[in-house]
Amino acid sequence: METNPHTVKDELLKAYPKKTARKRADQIVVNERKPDGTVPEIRANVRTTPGAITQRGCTYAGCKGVVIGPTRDILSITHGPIGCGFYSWLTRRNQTRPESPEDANYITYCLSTDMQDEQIVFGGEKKLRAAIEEAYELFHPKAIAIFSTCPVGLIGDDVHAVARDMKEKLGINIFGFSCEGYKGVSQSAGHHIANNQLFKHVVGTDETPRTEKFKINMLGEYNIGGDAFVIENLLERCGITLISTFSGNSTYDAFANSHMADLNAVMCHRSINYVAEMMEKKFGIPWIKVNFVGAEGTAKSLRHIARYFNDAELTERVEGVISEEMTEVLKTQFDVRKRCEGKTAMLFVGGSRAHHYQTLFAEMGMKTVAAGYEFAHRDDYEGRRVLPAIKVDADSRNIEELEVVPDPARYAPRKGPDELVQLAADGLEFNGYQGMMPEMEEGALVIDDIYHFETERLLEIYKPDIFCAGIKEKYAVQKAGIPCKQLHSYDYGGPYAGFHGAINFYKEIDRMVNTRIWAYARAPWETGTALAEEAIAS
Ligand code: CFM
Repeated sequence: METNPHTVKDELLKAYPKKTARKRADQIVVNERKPDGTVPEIRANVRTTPGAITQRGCTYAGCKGVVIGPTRDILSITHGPIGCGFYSWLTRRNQTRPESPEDANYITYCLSTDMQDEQIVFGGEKKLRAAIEEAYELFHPKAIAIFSTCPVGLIGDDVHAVARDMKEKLGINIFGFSCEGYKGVSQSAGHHIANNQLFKHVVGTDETPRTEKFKINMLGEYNIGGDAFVIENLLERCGITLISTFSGNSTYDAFANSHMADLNAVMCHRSINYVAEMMEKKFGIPWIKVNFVGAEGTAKSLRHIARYFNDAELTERVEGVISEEMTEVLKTQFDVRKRCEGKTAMLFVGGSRAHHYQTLFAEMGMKTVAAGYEFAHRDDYEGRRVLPAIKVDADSRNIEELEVVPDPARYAPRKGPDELVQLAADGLEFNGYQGMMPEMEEGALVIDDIYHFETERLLEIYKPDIFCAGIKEKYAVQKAGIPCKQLHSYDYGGPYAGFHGAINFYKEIDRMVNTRIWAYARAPWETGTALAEEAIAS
């Protein structure tokens, strides 16, 4: 079948009932620039049509699993039936590295209040209190976080009141999250809820002054497969101090002291832009979007950080690190291009990687023919310029928007207005993100919250050389004879961030798209063998 994106779009839509087709038509977009150069509008962050198989997760997953989960010394308690806790236990490959054997690391634990009928009927606050007390006795943590699952909201347990009481009683920081799974249309709502509570209860609670010269926070880097370790190493070699990472390889104390940084570098815009914005408003710390996925993006991000601090010695060090790393990167790129040039990729994942990983494929000479996010918003597709135009619907109104004002004592703009103008002229965009679509090719397909039916049709129509998604899609894709790279967990691979990670990725994808094994993936009924006849007959 031809791959004219408009024909493909019609093909996908024609399977749906009228109303669904109309809605999906705004979520499946051909990336054709308008005369003024802007990308077309896409519908995003809306409910999945009931009955469709989505890739999405729930609000609890976004809060507990994504944003807070990677912090090793905040003890997480899931308030709810055991399944929510058990199935969110160690399912994301966020790694952590305690500084000593005595250092707290609760990531391997799974704590739940194990709600039963009795709590659903008579309330679960008593059991939650007991669980907090028991957890405290066992671990003596610095902080405890309580995560609400769906029934908590339905029966009206007040986790915040319990947190307040227990905080007073035990003398450690305890805070709750109203992150019931149903709170939003996807895990994205959970990110926002997590950001709010971290900001309210943790950020800025440790006033220890920092004397280092170049202090930053890395926001939205979760250390999947060791990515954050690579970035930490790069920054250290450049002489840049990383106060905290939200939240890969992170600690409670680092969050508490993070307002001492002079710049926030935002990796995953979707999951953490709220913290970046709030820190700007309250403390005067500007943020820039960075991307440590892809060698080019890594080099550019390091240069932007150096430019921000405007220090000759730092710039020299950064350039030194970049050139040291680039030799091997370019050598590997040259090698893999011989076999990968012109091959095609599709990426349907999350809220930022479907964008970032396109750059790695481009560095290998590969073309992204279709991509989309699971749960991102219009700004992640079209850029933050569309923010004022985004209509707030009932689902987003559900999530608290914190009122943040400059801190009377601690607000300190890090750069003067003239400096900001000069930095902008040098290519630094403050508090901005251009989104995925402006960087995608003309005519590429962009699909929001792809439905599984559409995934299977795309595979049949385009037969891409590689499809990137997650574990739920992986085996369906492979059964279609197409390799699937998991971009959530990286399968068993990684790290893929930074220069070192780029090399890993090039080699891995080269292996995947050039192996001949996929041509042999045929179902028995397709092979015309005796086994196939037997299968059809039975
Ligand atoms: Fe950000 Fe993430 Fe992502 Fe995300 Fe995620 Fe993830 Fe992801 Mo899976 S925070 S939006 S909610 S980069 S867990 S580390 S891989 S969907 S693209």
